[in-house]
Amino acid sequence: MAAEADPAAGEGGAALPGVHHRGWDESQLRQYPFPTRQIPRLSHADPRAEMLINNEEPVVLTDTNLVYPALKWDTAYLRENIGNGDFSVYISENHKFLYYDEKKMCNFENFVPKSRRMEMKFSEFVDKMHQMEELRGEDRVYLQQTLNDTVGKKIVVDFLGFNWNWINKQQAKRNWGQLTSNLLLIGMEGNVTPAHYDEQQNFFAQIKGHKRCILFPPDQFECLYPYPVHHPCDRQSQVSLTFTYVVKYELVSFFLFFRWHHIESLLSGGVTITVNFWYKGAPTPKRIEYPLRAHQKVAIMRNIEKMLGEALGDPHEVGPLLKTMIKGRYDQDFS
Ligand SMILES: O=C(O)CCC(=O)C(=O)O
Repeated sequence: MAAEADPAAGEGGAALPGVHHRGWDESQLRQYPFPTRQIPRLSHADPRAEMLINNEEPVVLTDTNLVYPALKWDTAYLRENIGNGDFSVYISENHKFLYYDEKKMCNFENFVPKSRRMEMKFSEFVDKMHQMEELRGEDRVYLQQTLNDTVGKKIVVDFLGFNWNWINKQQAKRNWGQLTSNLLLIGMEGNVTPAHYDEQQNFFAQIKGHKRCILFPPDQFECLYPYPVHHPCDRQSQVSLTFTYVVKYELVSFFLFFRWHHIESLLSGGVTITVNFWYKGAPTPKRIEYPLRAHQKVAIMRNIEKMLGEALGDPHEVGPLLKTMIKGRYDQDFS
């Protein structure tokens, strides 16, 4: 079962199927064959929201004002003000944008990425996106660029006006490490980021348009078959799946590190703009509590794969060695 947040539900209220005031309707959702349940949608001041974050459960926060000054952002405003830096733009021949780490491509020489990255100016991106919209073909673009010091003055002012007071308190309360980056994502309607997990905490602020986020808990590792750690698609699921929840304009969603998420910009919903806030997790606690939690076990597995890759000097030997270790030894019930 996947988790979803129903945008039609009010605070703790019941879903109202088919309501339209939410700004989208069911026909804009891709169809998937499995059930989902909704994740809570709460005010940031609601003690239940704090409790969920403390318990490392995802939640949609309705009123943090986290990116309030950015709510006016659209492609025209950004074109005018975002500066002349280079932007990473991914181009895909279908709607899926499966992430790959270019640094790991040397480990798998036959790997052919399903999308390609191009560096371009912001105005070139907007022109390319409009061309693709007009052509109505399968080709799509997705801008994914860390905000940096090349942005223009107005964007700096907007950025400084984010609700740092609230988010810094969140960071301090949970003993998280530093804010590592703010990624700006500008997507075309229908774009899909396939299921993956990240190793950092994430506040995901939706600025324009609607995105549907489908979450799976870290203990679904066995069902989602992530690529090997040394593969360019490390942390991405090899399974093509499908699930649900929708964040809309002005909502901030918190999802935890190691939590599987699949994200799609709604069909026929226009351009989507998101800024996320990635934080390093808290340091390992001095006293470890057992049994370990699912994400801690995933971290252990990752470390073992990394260590074996280094020790063996060849990432392709990791799988065979692990098989030799367990086959006929650990795969039976000795009780
Ligand atoms: O919004 C997207 O398409 C992907 C964003 C994402 O995966 C994240 O913020 O972790």
